[in-house]
Formats: sequence, structure tokens, C-alpha cells
Amino acid sequence: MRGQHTWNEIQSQSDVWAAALRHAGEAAPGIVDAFPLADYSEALFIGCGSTHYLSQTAAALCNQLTGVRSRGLPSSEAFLFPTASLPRGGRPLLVAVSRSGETTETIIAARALRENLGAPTITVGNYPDSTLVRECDAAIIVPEGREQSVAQTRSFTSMLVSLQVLLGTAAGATHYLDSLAALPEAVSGLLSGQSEAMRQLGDDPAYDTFIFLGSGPFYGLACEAMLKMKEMSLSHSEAFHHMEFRHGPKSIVTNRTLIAAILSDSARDQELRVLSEMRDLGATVLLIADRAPSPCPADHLIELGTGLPETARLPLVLPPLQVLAYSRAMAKGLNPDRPTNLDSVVVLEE
Ligand code: F1P
Repeated sequence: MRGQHTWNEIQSQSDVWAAALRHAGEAAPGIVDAFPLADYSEALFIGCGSTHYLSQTAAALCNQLTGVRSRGLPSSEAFLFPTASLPRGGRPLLVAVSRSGETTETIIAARALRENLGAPTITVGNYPDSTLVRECDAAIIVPEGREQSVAQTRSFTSMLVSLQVLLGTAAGATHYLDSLAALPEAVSGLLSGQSEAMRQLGDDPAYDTFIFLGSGPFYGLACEAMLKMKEMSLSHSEAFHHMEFRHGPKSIVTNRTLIAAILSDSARDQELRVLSEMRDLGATVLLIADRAPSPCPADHLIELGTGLPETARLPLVLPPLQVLAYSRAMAKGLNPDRPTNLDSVVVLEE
């Protein structure tokens, strides 16, 4: 049935996150012992498409948890513009994020950094027998996150949970690591409680433009949600940092604009001000918050209610937005399992 794989993959995230916690919990201590972050000039996270956006979130999270300078880059930049993107001195630790472990750009970038900068390479993904797993120094793999669908949903969040465990272990943040154990049950409740509301919102033909707002570690996730909406439903969708949206892009807001906003802890008040202004311009606002603000500048609210800090609750913001994109695609008669023009892995002629 049209979209069946995508729906099942979205709905299976609770079990997949439990598996990610298990696999990453087993692998992370050995990786951190072998490659202590303090030994490197920076942490560099690379990926393509969804995994580029995941790299951006991982870099922000690494900075927050460890204080080690971290950056997220598209894999292509790392080898096509080395002087613009790589350090001249120092030795970075490279984390190559890739569901398949077969994306040519990420393989080339990992080889180049190892050969040119002597960078140790760690890969995070979902396929144990991949080229990246064979060629990298260490790997965290969550096979349970594998998908039939082209668009990443549970694979993405399984890699995010794995990165949270890896970076929490590197930071020695035991309380943070303990808090992650709540994620599988939290996402189970979230999916059963919010999927219908997100299906209805996705079905609503009133919207022709979808804006996703996220700041700090949430920006990469806003970009991923934007990509899901684009890949699955072929809709006009864009992602911005909350405050950046005011500096020009807000000019496109009409009463057919849906803004999905991820509320942080760090910039909560400023983010709420932006949403209030956008509603005055006619936008409809879907707000994802851990606890409901009062007053609440939103037309639709998803209250996560975890009590977890922003660095721990990161993956929870995605499943409702995955359902939103899925429902938009289904409402338009599209098949989210097979997005137009897309392949599950981009393999280039070398
Ligand atoms: C990277 C990627 C995906 C995208 C599509 C094409 O794959 O760009 O992010 O959704 O499937 O490939 P990978 O390196 O994460 O396997």
C-alpha cells in the first residue's frame, strides 16, 4: 500500500531508539577511550542531505556537552574546498554520519581527511557491512534503523540517539546519559498521542508553504524536517534559525503559511516573540515545546512534557514532523516510500 513502509518506519521509532541506546552504549566507551576528544584540535561531523543536517545538530551538541570546538559540514565541502573548510594546523577527529555507509562523497571525504590530516574517523550508521564501516577506525551501527523508504525517518533518529550517547560518553556526562533512557517510552507516547493531530494538519489543503524554525542544536533538526516535507510531499518548505526568519524571509508569510517551530530552553523567550509576530502576519503556528508557554503564540501545540533538557530531548521533535510530511504527501496522492527523483544512496562515478 502507498506509504506503508514510511508509516511503519515512523511508528517503530520507540523500539529502534531502545536498540540505538543499546548499541551505542556498548560501543561508545571503547571509542572514547581510543580517541579522547581532548587529543584533537576539533570535532568535524560530515554527511549528505539528511545526514548533513544531522551533522550540524551533532556539532552543536558536541560543543554544548564537551566544549570542544565542533563543526558540521556537507561531505562534499570537506574534499572540494579543503582550504575553506578544514583547519590548516591541528588534527581533527572526524565523525562520518551515513545511513548506508556507501555515499560516495562521504567515503571520499573520510579518505581525504585521514590521508591529508591524519584524522581518525568514526562512522555512525545503520548498515554493518558498509564501505565506511570497513574503512573507518570505529563505528556505531544500529541495524534496526534500516529502512525500505528512501526518505530517512527512524534511521535519522537512531543515528541521532547514537550520537547523543557517544558525545555524552565523551563528556563524561553520566546524568545526561541516564536521562536518555526515557526517550523510547517518551516517543511511544508521543506517536500514539500526536499522530492523528499531525495527520489532520498534514491533510489540511489550506497551506502551500511550510517553514521550519529551530535554533542551536535544533537548527539541524528544523532543516531535516524541511527536507522531509520537501522529499515526501514536494511542497515549498524552508528552514531557518528563529531570529533569522525576521531578517527578510518573513516577507513570504501569508495566511497559507504553516510555521512549525521547535522551542528551545536557551532562547525560549526570543523564539516566542518571533512566533507572535509571525502570527500577526497571518501565519498559522505549530509549536513543539517541552512545556507549554503562557501565553502561547501558537494555533497547534505539541507539549512533550519530558522535563528533559534540550540536549537530551532533541530526537523527540522529529516524529510529529515526520508524520506531518507523510500526511501531506498522502493527501497529495504521492507515495512517500518512493519520493520523486530520489535514490536511497547517491553513488557517483569515481
Ligand atoms: C545520504 C542521502 C540521504 C537522502 C537520500 C540520498 O545518505 O543524501 O540523506 O535522504 O537518501 O542519500 P546516507 O549517506 O545517509 O546513506
